[in-house]
Amino acid sequence: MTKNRSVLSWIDEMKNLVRPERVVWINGSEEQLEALREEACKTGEMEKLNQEKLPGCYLHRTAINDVARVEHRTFICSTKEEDAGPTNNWMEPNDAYKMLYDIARGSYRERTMYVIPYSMGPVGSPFAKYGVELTDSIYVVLNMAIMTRVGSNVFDALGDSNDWVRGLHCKVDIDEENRYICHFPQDNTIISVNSGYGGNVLLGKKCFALRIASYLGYNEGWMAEHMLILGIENPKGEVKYIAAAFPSACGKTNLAMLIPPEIYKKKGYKVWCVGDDIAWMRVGEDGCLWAVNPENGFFGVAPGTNMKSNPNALISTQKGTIFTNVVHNLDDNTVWWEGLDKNPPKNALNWKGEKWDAEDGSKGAHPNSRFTAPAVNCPCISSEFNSGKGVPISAIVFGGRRAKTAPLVYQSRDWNNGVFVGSIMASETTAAATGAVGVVRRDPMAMLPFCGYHMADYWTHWLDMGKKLGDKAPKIFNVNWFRLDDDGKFIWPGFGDNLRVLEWIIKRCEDRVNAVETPIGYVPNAEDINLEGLDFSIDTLKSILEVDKELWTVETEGVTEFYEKFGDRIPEELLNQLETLKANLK
Ligand code: OXD
Ligand code: MN
Repeated sequence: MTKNRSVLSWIDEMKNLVRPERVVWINGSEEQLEALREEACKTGEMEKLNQEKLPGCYLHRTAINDVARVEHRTFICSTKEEDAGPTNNWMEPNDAYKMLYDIARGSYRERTMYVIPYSMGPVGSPFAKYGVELTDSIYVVLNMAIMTRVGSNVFDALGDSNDWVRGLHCKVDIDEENRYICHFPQDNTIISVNSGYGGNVLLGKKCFALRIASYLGYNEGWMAEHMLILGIENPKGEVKYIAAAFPSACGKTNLAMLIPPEIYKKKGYKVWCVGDDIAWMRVGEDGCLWAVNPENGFFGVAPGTNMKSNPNALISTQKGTIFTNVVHNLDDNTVWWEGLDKNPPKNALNWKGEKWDAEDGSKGAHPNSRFTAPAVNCPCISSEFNSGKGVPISAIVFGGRRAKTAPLVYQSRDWNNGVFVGSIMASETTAAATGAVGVVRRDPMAMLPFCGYHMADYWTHWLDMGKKLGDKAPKIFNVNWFRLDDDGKFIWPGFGDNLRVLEWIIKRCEDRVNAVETPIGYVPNAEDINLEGLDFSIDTLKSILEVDKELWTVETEGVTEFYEKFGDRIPEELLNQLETLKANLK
């Protein structure tokens, strides 16, 4: 399939290490994928669902000890420890290779090695980066074929270049104690052992498109971000694009596929999804920031997805989708999860494959159960989704889950202030997640678990990108959909109504609306957020636009403490920004 010497010699080396019984090259053809689906159904790795109701859909269950990303077992193996920074686990690369090779050695015995050539980004696009993943899991092959662009044309585009990412995945024994997800940024290499869970083994996603790519971007002058990309079309047919970063569990996929409120729909507004998780961004020939979604599908959390919260996501899962760790409805051979509807199936298996009865109060689907759905299934997928050129970004939006501190929306004063806003991003834990409610977790740019190098150098890179972009830089905002009232209830309706806030953001980018300056940046005049068709008083709106100086003073203390972690590597500019904020609050 390729004559590329660096590819062939690495595969040979890995073959000698893991000792597969046979090697299968994945060419991306439907015929080959269909044969693999059949094989996976024979071995029990997947189950074919009701093909009338869910054509092309399958169910998979992971091992019960293997249901989520394992941050504590994820390592950045940079040559120097200080280059991984205080927010990453680090292992010395030679030690890591030795340990991983010892685990991987002979582990493909009696198994097949699948060679997956894949592209992150449309093949041939100036944004695209190529990778080869070796795996002993058909589930991985089939998921990669949804999440990335897989096929022999990747090798054609790569030619004899050595610029590609090596990925080795070995299931081994799915042993938690020996599970490692290791990144070698200096070698463009990822090795993942003892897991079968998507986030740990679909190496194109978090491992490549964020951890390795963020480091590539740092060296090559572009950005790999944990951001959704959406386009807002106004009644004149003009589309403006927004990239937005939120920590996990803040409704990123819902925002990416937002359904406009009726009143906006009537006027002719439309929202288009370019991506729901990752954005690669470069300065274009016009000097503006352009973005592509390097992925080709959605690896979304199933629970809570329904026709009300996110119809576009639900519709995306109705064909060609792999469901992982959801409930299996045995009556009609379909799937179910908490929050899909109020009718849990009576005759069903839970995510572990055990007979399950909703009445006993236990959860049927794992809270991190997933769907892997092709992006092209999404009713609101952008016409630019496959454009190699990408889309021009007007605004960057950061956000988190804050009960009180952050207003519904504010705009940073300029790019550098926006980088500061991103660097202090935080979310409060919810009762469901930990039991400890309201604990503030800093998650700069939502990249805490995904930045492949020193976080302070990453901030420097953001500041440098601002210098390159100059006055063409997107405007930077922060949103908080999650303000709570005294009874602990959400004040802002969220979901589709978030478009009202995005509309203000676009207006600010186009200089069409004034704002009020506060110590943290610009907030809207309440009158400028369109509440038409919504039962929401302007006074309540005013209350969630307020900036409480006392709460923000406490916030600056938290930020000071957080920044101390980064020592003198932290850019001077961010320390100045923090001092300015403190002064503004006095
Ligand atoms: C994800 C995450 O799975 O951010 O996308 O955790
Ligand atoms: Mn994510």
